[in-house]
Amino acid sequence: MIKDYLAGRAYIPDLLVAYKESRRNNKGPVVVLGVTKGAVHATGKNVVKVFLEAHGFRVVDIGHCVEPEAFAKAVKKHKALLVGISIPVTTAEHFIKKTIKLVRKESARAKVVIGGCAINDEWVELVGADAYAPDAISGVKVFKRFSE
Ligand code: B12
Repeated sequence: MIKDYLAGRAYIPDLLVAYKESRRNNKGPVVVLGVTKGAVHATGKNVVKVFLEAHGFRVVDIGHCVEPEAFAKAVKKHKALLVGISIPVTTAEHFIKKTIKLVRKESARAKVVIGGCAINDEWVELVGADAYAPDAISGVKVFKRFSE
């Protein structure tokens, strides 16, 4: 499809349809992905989602400004062992701590990866996550490592 697009034989709507179709066939591990409660910024999360899906992960996108309980509920519903929390604002610290606590209560095996423009790797210890990734590409690497 990309070749057709570059050659002028396909258009952007064709690319979007092909992308939607391709991710339906993903058979990889499930990642529950959302933006922490207290933040509306969704772009970073959306970019991470596209990269994860491009690498075969099945992403359960639970949106932005997500309640801690909703993360845990999604982990239970989808039997997910991977969770991604996007943290664009530092003021959400207490929500993230609560989210991770509830996720661990639901699944002791689940790995929580955090990322976002407002935080750094020191937040792993601060909120009790398993890993931090500064961008979507390194995020994919971390999720792959945890799903081996
Ligand atoms: C766009 C923007 C907004 C938009 C959001 C629109 C939307 N619907 O998304 C609007 C205008 C609404 C907004 C509002 C506010 N914003 Co604002 N916003 C930004 C801005 C300029 C860009 C964010 C963005 O989209 N970046 C592009 C994406 C692609 O990059 P990214 O988010 O960094 O994501 C990448 C990585 O971080 C990582 N990543 C992200 N999430 C995850 C998750 C996982 C699991 C992994 C592995 C990786 C990962 O991968 C992504 C792709 O590589 C940033 C500043 C900046 N330059 O980053 C401020 C910024 C985030 N905003 C900020 C603030 C303070 C606010 C407001 C509180 C302002 C106000 N006083 O009203 C409100 C917050 C409202 C709320 N409760 O959320 C601060 C946060 C500071 C802090 N320390 O908390 C920032 C950092 C600006 C600043 N320097 O002060 N904002």
